[in-house]
Amino acid sequence: MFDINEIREQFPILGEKVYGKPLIYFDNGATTHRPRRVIEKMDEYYYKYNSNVHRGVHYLSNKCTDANEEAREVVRGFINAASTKEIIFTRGTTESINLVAYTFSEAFLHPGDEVLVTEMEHHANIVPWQMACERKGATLKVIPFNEQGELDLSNLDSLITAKTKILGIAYVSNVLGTVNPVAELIKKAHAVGAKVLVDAAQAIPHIPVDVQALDCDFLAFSGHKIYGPTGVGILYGKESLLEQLPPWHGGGEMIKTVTFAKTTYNELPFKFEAGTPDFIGIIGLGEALKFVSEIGMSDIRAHELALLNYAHSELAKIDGMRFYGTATEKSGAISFLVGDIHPFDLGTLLDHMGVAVRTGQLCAEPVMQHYGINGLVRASLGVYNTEQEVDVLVKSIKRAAAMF
Ligand code: C6P
Repeated sequence: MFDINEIREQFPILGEKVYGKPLIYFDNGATTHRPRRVIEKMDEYYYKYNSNVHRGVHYLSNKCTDANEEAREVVRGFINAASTKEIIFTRGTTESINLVAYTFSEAFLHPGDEVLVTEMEHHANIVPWQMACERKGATLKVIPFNEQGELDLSNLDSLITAKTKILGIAYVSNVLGTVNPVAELIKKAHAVGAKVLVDAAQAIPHIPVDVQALDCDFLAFSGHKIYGPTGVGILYGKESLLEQLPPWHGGGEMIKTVTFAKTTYNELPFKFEAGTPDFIGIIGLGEALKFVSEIGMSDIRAHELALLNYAHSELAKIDGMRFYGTATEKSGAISFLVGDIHPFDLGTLLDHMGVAVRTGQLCAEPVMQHYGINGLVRASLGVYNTEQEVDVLVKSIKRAAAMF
């Protein structure tokens, strides 16, 4: 049973006050909060077991190594990967995408080839590809979106061609909240021999993700957006493909043998995990995924979808409200402007009323350019948000608008 009060009780920060007002947190797209059990799990490892992983023969090191590898198995199960060899620990979505953009382009990108992204990507899924294209003499192509914030697939056959080597696509847009038809696009890409990287940063906390059902080649997400710690993220990659990529960072753990004449590399997934990982963070991420799994991702999706619809209908009653992103399939985020109020001013006033939202370009400048605006206000939902909090958001926006 989805019990919102019980869920909220697990997040100590939700009991905090800002400016003397109860905290209402609608900035989950930027980062979520951590439940007590994640914080306690990490504390437990710092207090009782802390020791470097994969390196020691002693009790503490073995304890941390086992927990690190147990977390890898939890991640594997959570996204239904075929093997833990396909689960690489990184610092976050950004690092995961950079890893693929660099190594994939080294192995497979040549002058004249094309890399395809969408117009609604976060900078993290644009810039690494631009850098790769510049290095390799390839061209970056873009799938546009329409006024509702849905991908315009009418010219897809001219965009996904034999020249396309890889498509990088957000499962869910961090600005528009659009849930993209990634399974369909993966089929299209595979039909021309292209690979697909799914940026699941904004999907993973909200909707069940199954990498085998999607048949994606790579998938990236961050721990801190799914109630886990900062500094740890995941790169999923199909084993056969990861085997074909060169290593990225060099150092300890990613090697098999080193001589000054030649180094041979470790097997997957360690080939891509140079240096000491954030193993306490990894253990915390495992605990966060257990937390959401015990609630159930389908129940989380249902709760958040009901809340999203409620928020849309209540916010729509505000004079001068303009939504950016009204796709049929949405999740997580509602971005808007009210009248001619600058988003920064609105965000600052809301903050003083205890309501945390994000404002600005949201690391997606091409989306702002599409609409000819210089910023937005975004309310992004989490598992602990309620209708009462949406009511406060609406009331606070009305109060703020009345001041202008
Ligand atoms: N978006 C937001 O407020 P990192 O920073 O590596 O954990 O995640 C980067 C990233 C990549 N892709 C998408 C779709 C994202 O939304 C983000 C992070 C935050 O929207 C911070 S800009």
